[in-house]
Formats: sequence, C-alpha cells, structure tokens
Amino acid sequence: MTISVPKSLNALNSAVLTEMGQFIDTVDCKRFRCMIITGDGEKSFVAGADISEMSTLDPAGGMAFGRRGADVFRKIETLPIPVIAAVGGYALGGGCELALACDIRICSDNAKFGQPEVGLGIIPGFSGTMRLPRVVGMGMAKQLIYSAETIKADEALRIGLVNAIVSREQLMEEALRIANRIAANAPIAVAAAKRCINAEFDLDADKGIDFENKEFGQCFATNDQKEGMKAFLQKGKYEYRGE
Ligand code: DAK
Repeated sequence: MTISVPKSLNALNSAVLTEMGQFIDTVDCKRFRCMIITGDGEKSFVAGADISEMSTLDPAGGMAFGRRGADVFRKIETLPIPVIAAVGGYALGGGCELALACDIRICSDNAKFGQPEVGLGIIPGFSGTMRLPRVVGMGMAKQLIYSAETIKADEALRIGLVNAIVSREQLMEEALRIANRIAANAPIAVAAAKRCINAEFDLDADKGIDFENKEFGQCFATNDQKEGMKAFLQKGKYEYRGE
C-alpha cells in the first residue's frame, strides 16, 4: 500500500484514511502473505496527520478524526498477515504512529522520526501514546513525545524504533526480501504467532502462556504442519499452502 498525497508530503487527511481502511478491508489474506506500507516519493513516508484539516476541528471533530485514524491503524495491527513499514523520509506524527502500527519497521538513511504534536497544541492521536512506549520503552517515548524532537535514522535504530537502515534505493528491495522470507513460511502459523505476540502484550504471564498454548495446539490441526514436518524429516522442502 503506497500512501500518495504529493501536495502535503503524504499527510493523512480524512479521505486518505477512509481509502486506507477500505483498501485494507479488501486485502485477501489467504492469497497475500505479507503487506508492505510505504510512502510515495523520495522525501516522505507520511508527514503526519493533515494539519490544515485539523486546524478547523472542535473537540468532537478532533475525537472523530482521531478515531478514524486509530481504527484504520488497529486494522493494520490486527491484519492476519504481517505488515512491514518501509519508511523512506519523514515519519512524523501520524506517520510515526502508522509505522508503529506495523509489525516490522525498516527505513532509509534519510528517514526522520518524531511525534511533533505537542508543538502544535495536540497529542499523538492515532494511538502513539500507547504504541511508542511499547516499542522504545516508557522513558524514551516520554522524551520523544514531550520534547517533540525529530530523530534521524541512526538514532531510531539505536532505540529500537526500526529494525534496519538501508539506502533509499534499497528500501523496497529490503522490504520485499523480508516479506519473501515471511511468505515462505506456513501462513496459518505466522498469523497465529502474530495473534499471540499482540495478545500477550496485554495479558499476565499465566494467561499469555495459556493463549500461546491454545494457538500452538491449533497448529497441529493444519495440513501445513503435517507436510512441513514430514518434508523436514525426509530432508525435503514443502511449499506451504495455508491449509
Ligand atoms: N499536514 C498538512 N500539510 C503538510 C504536512 C502536514 N502534516 N506536512 C507537510 N505539509 C505540506 C506543507 O504545508 C507544504 O505545503 P505547501 O506550502 O507546499 O502548500 C508541503 O507539504 C511541503 O512541506 P514543506 O514545504 O514544509 O517541506 P519541508 O521539506 O520544508 O519540510 C517537514 C518538511 C515534514 C519537516 C515539514 O513539512 C513539517 O514539519 N511538516 C509537519 C510535520 C508535522 O508536524 N507532522 C505532525 C502532524 S500532527 C489526534 C489525531 C491525530 C493526531 C493527533 C491528535 N486527536 C484526534 C487527538 C496526529 C497529529 C499529527 O500527525
């Protein structure tokens, strides 16, 4: 999915958010095994929520706008296939939050990340206050959000906000390399692993262990598990079918 709003460095307005939600609803997760989200152009992934649209909002309008974005980002987070953010350039505000809703983040060496919202009199409104601390830890998240400071790719890598930095030219190549690695594995198992990792974050240890145990057991109901293990024991390779 490529976000393309050339006049505003791919800022997210209501129409774009609606279109993103509709597009995600149509993704056939039985056919496709991974999704990559990127921004159009060299300069920006997403330069935030659309400031000109937000400038006219009242509290109820702000809540509705925030909810629209939060719902789309939650769809990404709970999509049955992994989602990779390929961040080329600015990932500010809602752009950083979009990357945070993805499972995996990689970026180009010209990428810049930040949550500039408090410098505009608002707070991160697409679940950034929730997801940023989960990814980089409470202390660093608080510093980034309170200071509205923008950080470069190498600092994003250092604090664990991204998994890798590559050149702008290699960005999609690297995203596709990771996607292809994922796509070669048993898709039902990958989806189960995603459900577990997401759910366990909110559960205590005993409930988390139970959740994983159930999902683990269910894997043994799949043909992919049987064929994959048989192929391993026979020193062969099985092409997973998602069944
Ligand atoms: N919104 C609207 N337009 C934007 C934009 C944005 N976020 N970012 C850039 N643009 C527009 C610029 O206005 C400019 O338009 P023209 O002047 O050409 O018409 C064009 O894109 C090119 O930008 P610049 O001329 O500024 O380009 P530069 O290279 O000089 O600077 C920049 C690039 C990314 C550093 C700069 O544009 C910038 O600082 N942009 C704003 C970044 C930002 O602050 N983003 C965070 C937005 S706040 C909530 C819901 C949602 C949110 C919060 C709360 N609730 C409901 C509670 C989310 C908030 C945000 O995301």
